[in-house]
Amino acid sequence: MSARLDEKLDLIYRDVLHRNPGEEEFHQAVQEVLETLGPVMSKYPEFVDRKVIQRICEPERQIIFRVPWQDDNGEFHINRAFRVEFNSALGPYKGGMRFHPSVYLGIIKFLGFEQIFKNALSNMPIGGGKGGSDFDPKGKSDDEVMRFCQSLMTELYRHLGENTDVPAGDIGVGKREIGYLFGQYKRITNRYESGVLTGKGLDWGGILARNEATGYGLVYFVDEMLKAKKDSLDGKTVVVSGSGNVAIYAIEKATQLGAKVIACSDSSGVIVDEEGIDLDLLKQLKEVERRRLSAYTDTRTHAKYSENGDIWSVACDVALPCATQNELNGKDAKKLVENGVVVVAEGANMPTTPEAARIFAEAGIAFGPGKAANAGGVATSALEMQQNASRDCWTFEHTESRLHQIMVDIHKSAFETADEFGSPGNYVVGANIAGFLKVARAMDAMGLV
Ligand code: NDP
Ligand code: 2IT
Repeated sequence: MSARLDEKLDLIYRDVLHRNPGEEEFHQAVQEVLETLGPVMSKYPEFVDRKVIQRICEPERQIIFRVPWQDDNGEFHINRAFRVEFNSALGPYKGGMRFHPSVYLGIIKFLGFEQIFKNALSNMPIGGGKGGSDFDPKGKSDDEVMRFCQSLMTELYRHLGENTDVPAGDIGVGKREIGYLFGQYKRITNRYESGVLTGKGLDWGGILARNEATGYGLVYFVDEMLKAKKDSLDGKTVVVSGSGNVAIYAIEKATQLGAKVIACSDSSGVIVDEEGIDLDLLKQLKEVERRRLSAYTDTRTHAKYSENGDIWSVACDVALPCATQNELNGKDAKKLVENGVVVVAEGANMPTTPEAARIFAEAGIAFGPGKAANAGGVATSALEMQQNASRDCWTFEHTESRLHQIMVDIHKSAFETADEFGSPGNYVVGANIAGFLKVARAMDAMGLV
């Protein structure tokens, strides 16, 4: 039995292990949530009797399919794709698609499970889902990516719909891929159904500020965490891992709020630029040219690039893991604590290992879990669905101010719920319980479904 799970929750967890063999990331995500639900079980025994937790842990539907495609030389390739429609108690399944060679069912299920609670916390009418493929977009031509996306959508379209399931981007899926996916959906269904995908281009139904939303939202959340400590981002030194969509716009907003971001990374190495990361250069390399981060020092010659470098050994006040799951382990956490970190917040989904999260908690470091801190992306996707449904076109300022308020509200909800359930300052407890209660109440109201 896990030391941190009470007896009833431990039985549920064992059942999850038994029913989902080998899906380590999914086990980890479930365990992290169950560890915090003890006080909820005592307060709401009806959720135990009606097996609400067991139902939440079992996806409503899981789709696994073959994606055949041809490369530019005419060679055939076969990938595997997934869409896990996890929970629709609060609205249509909503969550991104990830294209990365590491993708398998366990990763998509952990992401879909997290998404349920994240979407609930966002207070938008969206359920939880996630999808993806083991396709690796790195080194592929635009045409190859297009053929892959078209082939994938040729199967996936039948499971989607603006009131059914609404995918978006995640690792390896951005505006380019969403464009190809939307084009194929429109062609097969003969419907211009804008709300079926989010993260669309601005000329064809996308919303201003979605591209920035996850990174900006993360930094708004961090700002609230610092305010709760009577502190601010002004003058803080920040380290951000990754250099993709979330990382770039976290760097942008942190810089706007007066912080200095001195390091970022990709899967090959780490850049440290003590003068502050040059954002225009980073965007040019990553968003336009799709190059490796090592090229940064060709222009910024004073910056240091280290291949396979250790980003968490760079001393900082605020650490923002924005790359991938389990990228910050116990050793990294110890280093960050030794170096005086005050806030850690997850831009990525589950980037912090359980051991690292424990080290932060024991050291009294404010720790913002992804399902709260990175919810700005999906919340803005829900705003994009609203914009599409009203056939309107909103300004950047309108959407950004809604995003800001949503992040303030998520922070308040996680902070106050942690207090209410006896763990003041513990955002993991607060976010899990606040998200869970919303979904559980809705499921309970709808009967045994
Ligand atoms: P991108 O594909 O834009 O960027 C991913 C970044 O992380 C790249 O710098 C990439 O480096 C690095 N990375 C990815 N996988 C690995 C790995 N296995 N090891 C080391 N580095 C890796 O993705 P996003 O920025 O969209 O996503 C980043 C994280 O944020 C993910 O966890 C995602 O689930 C989460 N997220 C994204 C949201 C969004 O709106 N996009 C919303 C909420 C959360 P390289 O290019 O070398 O692979
Ligand atoms: O993890 C996430 O929240 C996302 N990748 C964004 C999902 C979305 O539907 O915008």
